[in-house]
Amino acid sequence: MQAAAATKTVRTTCAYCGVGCGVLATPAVDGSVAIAGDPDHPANFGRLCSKGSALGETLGLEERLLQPQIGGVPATWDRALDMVAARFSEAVADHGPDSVAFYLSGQLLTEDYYVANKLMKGFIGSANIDTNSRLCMASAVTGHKRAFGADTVPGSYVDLEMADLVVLTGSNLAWCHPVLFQRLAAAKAARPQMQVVVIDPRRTATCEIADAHLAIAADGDVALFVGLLNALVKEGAIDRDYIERHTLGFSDAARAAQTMSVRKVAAETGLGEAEIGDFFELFVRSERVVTIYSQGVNQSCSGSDKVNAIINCHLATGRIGRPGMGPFSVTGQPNAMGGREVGGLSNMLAAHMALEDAADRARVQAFWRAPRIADHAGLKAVELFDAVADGRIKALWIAGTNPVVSMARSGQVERALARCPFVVVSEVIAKTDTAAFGDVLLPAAAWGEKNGTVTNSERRISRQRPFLACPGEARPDWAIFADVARRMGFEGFDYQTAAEIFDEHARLSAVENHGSRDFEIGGLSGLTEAEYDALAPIQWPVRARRDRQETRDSRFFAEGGFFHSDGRARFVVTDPPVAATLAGKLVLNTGRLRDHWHTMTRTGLSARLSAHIAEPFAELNPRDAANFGIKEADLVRVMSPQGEAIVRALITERQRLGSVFVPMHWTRRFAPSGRIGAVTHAARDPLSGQPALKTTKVTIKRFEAAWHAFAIMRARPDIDRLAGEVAYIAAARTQDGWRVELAGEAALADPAAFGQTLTGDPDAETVIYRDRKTGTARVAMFRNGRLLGALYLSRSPVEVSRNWAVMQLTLSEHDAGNRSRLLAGRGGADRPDPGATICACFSVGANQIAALVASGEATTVEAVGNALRAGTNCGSCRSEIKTIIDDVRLGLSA
Ligand SMILES: Nc1nc2c(c(=O)[nH]1)N[C@H]1C(S)=C(S)[C@@H](COP(=O)(O)OP(=O)(O)OC[C@H]3O[C@@H](n4cnc5c(=O)[nH]c(N)nc54)[C@H](O)[C@@H]3O)O[C@H]1N2
Ligand SMILES: Nc1nc2c(c(=O)[nH]1)N[C@H]1C(S)=C(S)[C@@H](COP(=O)(O)OP(=O)(O)OC[C@H]3O[C@@H](n4cnc5c(=O)[nH]c(N)nc54)[C@H](O)[C@@H]3O)O[C@H]1N2
Ligand code: SF4
Ligand SMILES: [Mo]
Repeated sequence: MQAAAATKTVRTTCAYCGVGCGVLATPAVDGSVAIAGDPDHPANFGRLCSKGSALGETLGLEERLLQPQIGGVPATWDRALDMVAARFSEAVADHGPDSVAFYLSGQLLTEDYYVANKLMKGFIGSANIDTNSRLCMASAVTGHKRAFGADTVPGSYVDLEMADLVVLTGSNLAWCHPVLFQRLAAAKAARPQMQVVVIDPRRTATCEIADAHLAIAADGDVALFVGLLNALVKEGAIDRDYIERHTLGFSDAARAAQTMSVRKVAAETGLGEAEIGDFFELFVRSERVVTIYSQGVNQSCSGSDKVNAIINCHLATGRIGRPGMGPFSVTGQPNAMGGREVGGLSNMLAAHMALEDAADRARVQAFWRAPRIADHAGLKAVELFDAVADGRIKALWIAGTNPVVSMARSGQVERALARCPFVVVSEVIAKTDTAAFGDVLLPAAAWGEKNGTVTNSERRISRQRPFLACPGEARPDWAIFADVARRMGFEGFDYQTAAEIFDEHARLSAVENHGSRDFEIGGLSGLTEAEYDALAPIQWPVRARRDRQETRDSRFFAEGGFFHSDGRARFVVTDPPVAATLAGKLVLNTGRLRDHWHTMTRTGLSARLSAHIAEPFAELNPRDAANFGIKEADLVRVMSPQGEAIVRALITERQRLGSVFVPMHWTRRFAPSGRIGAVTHAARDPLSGQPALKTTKVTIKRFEAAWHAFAIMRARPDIDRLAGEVAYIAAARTQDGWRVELAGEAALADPAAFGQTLTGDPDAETVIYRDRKTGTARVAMFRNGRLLGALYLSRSPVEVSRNWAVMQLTLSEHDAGNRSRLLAGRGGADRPDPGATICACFSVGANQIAALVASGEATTVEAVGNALRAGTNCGSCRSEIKTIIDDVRLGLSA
């Protein structure tokens, strides 16, 4: 095959996480797009992780929403926009501004977000605009504001590399911020005296580079960091001068911490006194400390207090804003920070101004020339959907998020959407669990088509640039919001380009600022279209034009300068939460996997990314598994008063006793029973309103399946239809089709007919092998000699090599030998089973790596890389390779 001729390379920013890596995208004339890391981008210097490297595989149009729809029927933009404007205007006229709401996303661009926020807060006149950032960063925002007087992330990525001690609490950096993790791992390799401590109830991939792992009990963080403050005071490690000159409230916090002895910390966290003592001692003697925190901290009933307990320790030691030091909240989504900058939460105003401050409100209203301005906080995500459910919200617009999957207690979201008189969904994908409830669907431009800016975890603004034309009738989100605003009769929405919006946002940030607000990009106002197009990644603040040239990494607060009116930071007294009594229950912890992104609307399109982990699972400690009578590969019911999920059991010592981890990714589209949002509770932090998505109390039970099955098939399975017939179904894309795990409660009378149903071809030829005694059946389905699929049925979990079976779809011929191997479910010696995919970049399986290590040919990650290439591209799998090496060498696997 000839390589497709390349067209121009475009510099853009990754669509996924808050690391904000620079990407070089080169579309080819055949429609494919080559993706590479941008060597000049200061977030990644050319690196990409598995998800970033696979971006080119997620650009296909087959699942896209390409036309507006009203009531499921294609409509013109004119009709759809008129309808949205009319229904929102009517609701406001009849029931007031607070009867409508927007629910948005940290995946919108700053320009999209700015326009939506302006429309809601300044023109509709309500603050009912909340976003998935409520589920993500709200506790960090609250903690920052309480301590600093503003939502400021003080440091930069280089601080991780310069630190002597990096503490990661509630962060699985290896999987969730992989390029930042690689930077940290490289820095540690170069300077082995650097210490890394991971605080997480699970032993995650991040622990592979850790010198210590504290397997803390859920929500033990406040106690741990209050205890740390106490130790810092006792050991004289505090910076009296910094405390006196730049802070308030130290003595209260120190006094409140006095009773938190190491013994008490041990009682509250489930950790051993020795490991706590070692951690405290390390913190006491390391001047350069960075504490990274993410959802294990934020998604908690004590989330805001966790953040402040951490910040207190940095303020007390003056370890903030200097090279290699500081508390560091890493953001999740590509534009979680940009969303905060435009004030896109229901308790914020624009440009880091405060909704509760009359002067700020007047300033924003005057700048927008807005007829009104929201004067009280709007509904936060959970309350917002409650208000939809009880009829207070008459019109709701959802954009860039999939709350039927991702909201806490998501069954309530379904009830709410089903009852809401008018639901608009702006989406790039036609069929999502949420889009199913939309009265109007609006096709949005996707990554690669949209044009604007995003801000990463270190306050660095980068451009997302288009390299593809908008397909069908898709349009940028900002243009859709602006169109509706105009149709509602509002002035101030005549934007022609994203650059104009960015300019307005930059100017607003500078109005009467004079350094009084942390967020300012006044120095980026007045950019020409060409300058905006060429804008290089830049950290805020950019207060003056000359700061545009600033390339040094910026930091806040080394010399104080906090944003409370007296310029001082605040210590916050935090009380550890009362530990939940479990009584026969487990704590459900939920979170992410390496190769999937949230609700899989993008990563589910890539066979490579879907190969890493192909079905939803519950990670269980072996003792809990034994107590609940669950064996490896069983299916498990995970139950709470909110709802139930059925997922595969994964029994491992990595999991803390008493807790169970289930990934958040699976949806109706891929595994209807695996949607864990249906099980999570809606308990939340009282200050930030962020749901505690990591501590739902659940019971578990073995799912008593009458049969289990594994199938490969060429066509996408009709999951909606099958879900009515089988209790468990989980589908994942493969290179040439699909792989599907199934189980049912009632015996399957006719396996061949079921095989035909699966392929969607009722007349498919079938070849069947059946053993009635053992209840095993194998069916291969053909059409004109071409393999359509194969089905492996058994009374117990099916033992067929998944990766071997998946490869059968790639064969064009199925002769007699092939057919019998297919029915046997196993390859010949010439085709060994590669095992579960570890390296997604080069499709290298666990068995291949284990065999190499067992043969003695390789004993290091580097040697495995040399032999198999695994781990040599993005590096995201290096920690898993290390685990396999260790396991094989310890005789744990072969
Ligand atoms: N591959 C991948 N990467 C992603 C995403 C994705 O979907 N996939 N999403 C992005 C987004 S939006 C976000 S917000 C980030 C999230 O990034 P992370 O916060 O790193 O990810 P999570 O897996 O949600 O949770 C982190 C860890 O918190 C631990 N934890 C649970 N309870 C506690 C506790 O009480 N205390 C402590 N100390 N730890 C606890 C969990 O065991 C888990 O390992 O990832 C971003 N990056
Ligand atoms: N149980 C549990 N639940 C969680 C979490 C957890 O740890 N555990 N984490 C929470 C966190 S931190 C987060 S951030 C959320 C994420 O949860 P969601 O935001 O619901 O997840 P996504 O799959 O990223 O949803 C983005 C949607 O927007 C669409 N989309 C993509 N690009 C565009 C665009 O440019 N325009 C428009 N209009 N649409 C677009 C995608 O197709 C997709 O349907 O989940 C939260 N939910
Ligand atoms: S670490 Fe991976 S997912 Fe995150 S921005 Fe970089 S390439 Fe994208
Ligand atoms: Mo997030």
